[in-house]
Amino acid sequence: MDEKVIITCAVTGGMTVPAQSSAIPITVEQIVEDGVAAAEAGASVLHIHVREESTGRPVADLELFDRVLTQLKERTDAVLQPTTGGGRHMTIIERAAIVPRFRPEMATLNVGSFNFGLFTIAQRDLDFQPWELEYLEGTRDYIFKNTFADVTYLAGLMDAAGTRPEIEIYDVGHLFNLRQLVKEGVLSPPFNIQFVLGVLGANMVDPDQLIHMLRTAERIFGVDSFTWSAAGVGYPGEFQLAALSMMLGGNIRVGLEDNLRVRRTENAKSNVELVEKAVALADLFDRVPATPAEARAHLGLKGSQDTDF
Ligand code: KMH
Ligand code: ZN
Repeated sequence: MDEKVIITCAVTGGMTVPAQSSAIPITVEQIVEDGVAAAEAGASVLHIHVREESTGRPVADLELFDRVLTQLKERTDAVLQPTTGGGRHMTIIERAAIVPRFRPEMATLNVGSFNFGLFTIAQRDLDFQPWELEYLEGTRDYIFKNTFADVTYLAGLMDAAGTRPEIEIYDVGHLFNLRQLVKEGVLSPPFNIQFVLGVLGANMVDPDQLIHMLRTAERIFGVDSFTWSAAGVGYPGEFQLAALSMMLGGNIRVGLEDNLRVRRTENAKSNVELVEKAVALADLFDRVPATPAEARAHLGLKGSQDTDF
């Protein structure tokens, strides 16, 4: 798989607010258009959140997910990977509901709890709506809650739905959480791991940190026991981590959920610009974007015919 690279596009986030960039897709139509364009630009996996259309507030609304997933499936063959991480104010029951409802090929599974700190964004001179300031400031006291009980509940739903978890690892300790979940029979290899670096409250975008986490995963589970990808949060972290991941033979995630800039002083106009930059970077490392079929084979997915949307 080394010459191929799976590019995931995280289209819109549960942890960003619209005032940060006018490019952030909010409505169903915007999320679908951006997702289709990102897939055409080279993304073979689309990571999906939804937002309340009138405000842009991150929500776990199944009706919105239904419209987004159904419309995307009609227009692209990319793997559609809804979130179970959601956003602030959502319970684990609300976050998990997409799994039995849509039986997606893949969904995220966050395996550690931490103080997901977005409050520094509130200090920027942006035209925030009142709810956005509350959302960001409130993260000083926001635990992104993924207890062993939560993960066990979600993993059970995913197993029953034939949904492969993409295991989100934000810090090295989360790998030891995963080891415990394996001991308890909650999860079993092979895993699909996404290393997410750059979230305040967890870890930094730092080459040493990614390599340490990768080598720790290899030591605990064995080199052939997982596929992996890396997502750097922020700029230039998104592309620095993408470059490192491509050098190390991994896959990558980019997108407006994680980073808004395409250059140091220039906001991306859409997800396409971020995917195009990732594709250009891949070319420098002699890596070619995987097709959706290649991504499915590599990730061990059941196929889009076996989903409920
Ligand atoms: N926004 C990322 C830092 C999820 O959706 O499950 C976290 C994320 C988790 O993408
Ligand atoms: Zn997400």
